[in-house]
Amino acid sequence: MKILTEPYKIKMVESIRLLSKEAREKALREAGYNTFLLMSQDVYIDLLTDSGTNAMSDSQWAWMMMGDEAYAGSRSYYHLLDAVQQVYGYPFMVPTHQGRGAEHILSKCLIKPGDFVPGNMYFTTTRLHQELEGGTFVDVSMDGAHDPRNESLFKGNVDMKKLENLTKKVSIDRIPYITIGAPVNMAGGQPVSMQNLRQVSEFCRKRRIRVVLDAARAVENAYFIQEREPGYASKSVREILREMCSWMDICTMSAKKDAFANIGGFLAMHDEGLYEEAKNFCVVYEGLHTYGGLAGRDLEALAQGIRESVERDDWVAHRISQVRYLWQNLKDMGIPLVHPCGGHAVFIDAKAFLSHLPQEQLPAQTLAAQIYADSGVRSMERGIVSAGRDLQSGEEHRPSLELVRLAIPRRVYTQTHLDYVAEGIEKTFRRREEIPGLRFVYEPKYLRFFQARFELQKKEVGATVE
Ligand code: PLI
Repeated sequence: MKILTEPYKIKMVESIRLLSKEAREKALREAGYNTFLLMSQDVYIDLLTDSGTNAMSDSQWAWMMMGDEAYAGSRSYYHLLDAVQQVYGYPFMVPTHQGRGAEHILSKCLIKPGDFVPGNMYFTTTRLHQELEGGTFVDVSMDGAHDPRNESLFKGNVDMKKLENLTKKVSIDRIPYITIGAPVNMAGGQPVSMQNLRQVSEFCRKRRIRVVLDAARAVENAYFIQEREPGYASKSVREILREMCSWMDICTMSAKKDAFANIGGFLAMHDEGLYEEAKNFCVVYEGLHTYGGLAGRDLEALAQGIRESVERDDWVAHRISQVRYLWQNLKDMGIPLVHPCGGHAVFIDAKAFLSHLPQEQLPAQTLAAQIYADSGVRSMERGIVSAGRDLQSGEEHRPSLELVRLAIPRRVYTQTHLDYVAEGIEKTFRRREEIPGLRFVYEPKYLRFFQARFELQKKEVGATVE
C-alpha cells in the first residue's frame, strides 16, 4: 500500500538526530523509563502524541501576525467564534487553554457529588475532572472496543443496552450528561457511526440528559463515516461534521489535534444559560471569556486551523492514509496490533507482544521504553499505568487493553520516517522474549502516567539488539 500524495509542500524544516544506543539507554534511565520524561532533543522520531505537535500552515502563521492582544473584546476571539459557529455549528463558545480546560469548566457547571457520567470509554483528563467534582464515570462502550482483535468498523459506538441499564439503575436526575468521544482515543482511535450518535441523542434528549461531544478528532470521525456508513459517501467531511454536532448539545475541544494548533481549545454549546455559567467559570480558571488563557495570536492560529481542517477532504484523507501505511507495514511484519486501524495512531497490543509479562510488570510501559532504547522512537503507554487508580477507593483500574500508541503528528513526518519506525519495532519484536518488565518507584496522585518513574524488574532494558 502507498500513502496518498501529500496535499502540501514543505517550506520549513527542523533538524533531528539519532543518539547512539548507549546515549539512548542513559537518557531512558534518567527519565525513569517514562517516555514523557525524555528530553525531546534525545528523541529521533516523536510519536508520543498528535496533540499540539502538528505542523501549522503558512496561513496559520500569517494569521498569528494579525493577533489582537487586547485583554478584552479581542478581534481574534470573534474570528474564533465565527470559525466555531461555521464549522461546528454551536452559537456559544468560551475559549480555553486546551481541552482539559473545557472539561474542567463543563464538570464544574454540571456535575454534583454523587452523579454518574456515562461515556464510550474513559479518557484520562475527562474522567479525572468528573471525579474531582464528585462524579463517577460509567463505561457504556460496546464490548468489542475492549478487544484488540474485534474488527467492527464502528468500534467506538455506545452500547445502547448499557446506557439504558444505567438509566434504570440510577435516578435520571443523577445523570447530568453523557460524553461521546468520536473517535475513541483509548480504544485505538475507533470511530462512532452517525446512526449511533443519533440513537444516543434521541434516547438522552427524551430523558433530558445532555449529550457532550469530545470533538478533539471529530474531523477524523467524519472521514470514517464518509468512507464506511451508507448514505454518506457523497457528503463532504465538513457536512458530516456539522451533522455530528447537530446531534450533540455541547462540545469540548482540544484544538491541538484536528485543528493543527500547538495550543488551545474551547467549550461550545447550544444552550445560552449554560454559556452564561461557563463564561463565569472561564474568568475564574482560564481568563476573561474573550481569550480563555490564550494569546490573540493563538486564537487566530486556532480559527484558521479549524477552517483548514474541513476546507478540503484530502487533508484528512492523506493523514489517515499515513496512519494506515504504518499499520499495514507493522501488520505484515507480524506485530500484534489493535484492529481495525484507527484514525490518529497505530496501537500495538503490548499484552500479545510481551506475552511473558503479566499486567503487574507493566507490559505497555516496558514496550514503550524498549522501543525508544532500540530505535530512538518515542511512543506512549495506554494501559494500566494510564488507567490509574479509583480516586475514592485507591484501587488500581485494570483495563483489558494494554497498548502502546504510535501517534502520528499531522503534516510532520514522511513515508521514510514511518519505514524507519516499522523496521525499528520489528527489531524489538525479534528479541521480545528477553525484555524484562518494569515496576513503579514513584507514583504521583493524579494522572500518574505523565510523571511516574519506574525501574527494571531485572535485566537492563535496551540490552544490545542484533
Ligand atoms: O490535552 P488537552 O487538554 O488539550 O485535551 C485533553 C483531551 C481530551 N480528549 C481527548 C480525546 C484527548 O485525546 C485529549 C488529549 N489527548 C492527548 C494529549 C493525547 O495525547 O491523546
